[in-house]
Amino acid sequence: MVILKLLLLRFSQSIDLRSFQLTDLSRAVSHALRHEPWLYELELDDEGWAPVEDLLFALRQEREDWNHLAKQDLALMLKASDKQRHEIQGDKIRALYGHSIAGKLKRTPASPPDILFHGTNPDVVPQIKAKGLLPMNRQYVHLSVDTATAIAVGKRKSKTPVILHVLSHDAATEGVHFFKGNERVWLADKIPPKFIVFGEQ
Ligand code: HQG
Repeated sequence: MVILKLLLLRFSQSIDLRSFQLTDLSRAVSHALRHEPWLYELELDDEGWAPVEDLLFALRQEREDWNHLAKQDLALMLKASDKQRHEIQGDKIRALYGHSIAGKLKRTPASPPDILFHGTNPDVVPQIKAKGLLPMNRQYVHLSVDTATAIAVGKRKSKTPVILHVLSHDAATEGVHFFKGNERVWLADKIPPKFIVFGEQ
């Protein structure tokens, strides 16, 4: 019985360790593909793609336990992730959203759902009321397809986030560009206040 318990403990520890390492890996990949590719000697093409081998080469130098990192580790990272942040196609990889690098990536505008959501800190609502939703440090404003996702996004900024409703269909009709990030995330140009429903705050 004791041996069984010890085995179970070791097994759960190794699972924790693995998912922890995959989170680290995902953070590093996001950093490389969204924010500072030059630190990894990566060159992104105009759609944000980088060669998988070049990324692996750079990551292998980062940490001893990544010395033998292989493409299947990246595939495992994608599979284990709570969000679809990156995609691999053949020998290329890219981040689907979140970019802060200068020079906007080539994206095809798409028709958004009628309403999208944005979870944020109540403290910034007065600024958003005055200026609208701005991309701030990223290339685009990030919006969620449902309130649950928006709450999770907003909780990164505040324990008690507010959820703004964006009249995305109306905004698109009046010329605001929208782009699909993944199944839950949409990207948009600046959203003027008249397309935002603030509710009671
Ligand atoms: C706020 C994560 C003042 C905006 C998430 C937000 C998302 C304003 C903050 C993705 C403003 C920017 C992006 C204005 C907007 N005045 N503040 N006029 N307009 N803001 O982190 O949307 O886990 O750049 O409300 O899940 O929070 O990394 O954007 O609070 O999908 O994959 O400025 O990042 O994905 O914050 O998050 P962020 P975000 P990952």
